[in-house]
Amino acid sequence: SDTQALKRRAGESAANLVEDGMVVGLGTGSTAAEAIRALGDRVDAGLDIAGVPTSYQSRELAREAGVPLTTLADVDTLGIAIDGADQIVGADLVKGGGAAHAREKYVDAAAERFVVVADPSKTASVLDHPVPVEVLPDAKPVVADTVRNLGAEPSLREAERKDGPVVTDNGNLVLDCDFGELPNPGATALDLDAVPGIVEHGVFPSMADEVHVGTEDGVTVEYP
Ligand code: DER
Repeated sequence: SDTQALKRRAGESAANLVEDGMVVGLGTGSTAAEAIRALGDRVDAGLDIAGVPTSYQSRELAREAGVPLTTLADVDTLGIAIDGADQIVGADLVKGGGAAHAREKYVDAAAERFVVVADPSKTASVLDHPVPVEVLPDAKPVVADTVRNLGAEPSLREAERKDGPVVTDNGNLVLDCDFGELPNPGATALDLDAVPGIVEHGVFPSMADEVHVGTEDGVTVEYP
């Protein structure tokens, strides 16, 4: 079956973990979208939940799916966050393919249980996906230099249906930073956290509590 069917299996599996009365972090991307749609179906069947979106996209998808929305200012705890990833090794993730990782990271981290949903193409034995880095626009040149000194090759993410670079929901730019392999994601995350001008980066070290991968035969919980 096609990859979207596998994403749907993962999304539905994670959506089934959500309990009545929960506040749910709603991730961004095509796999998290399947979880949002599945939650919409469960809301139609009577599930009482509220979602905290992580991007314009996930907010609009939740509205279309009929998932009630709330904000971090209006809730005490997030029982669960469901989100996709670009690459997964155990609990370590690279995220940011959708340039939503700044908001995703603080929502995913705030949840009591962060569940990643993916198709099999996302799992790997070592992280080596370029790391999306959200930067304040004027800081781009100095951040690029610092990232090069950290051993990565930065490239400005150009938009496809807009002239010029991708601009995030927060009004910033994205540098995709190719470090090659990331043998120690935690160390790389700390290096990037320390760079002035970086708003957020896509290394999510040891952040996943659970990873649901949709496969031909169903869903495997790849982690824990
Ligand atoms: O931007 C993100 O972090 C998304 O979750 C992305 O990494 C995964 O998107 P996909 O589910 O469409 O592959």
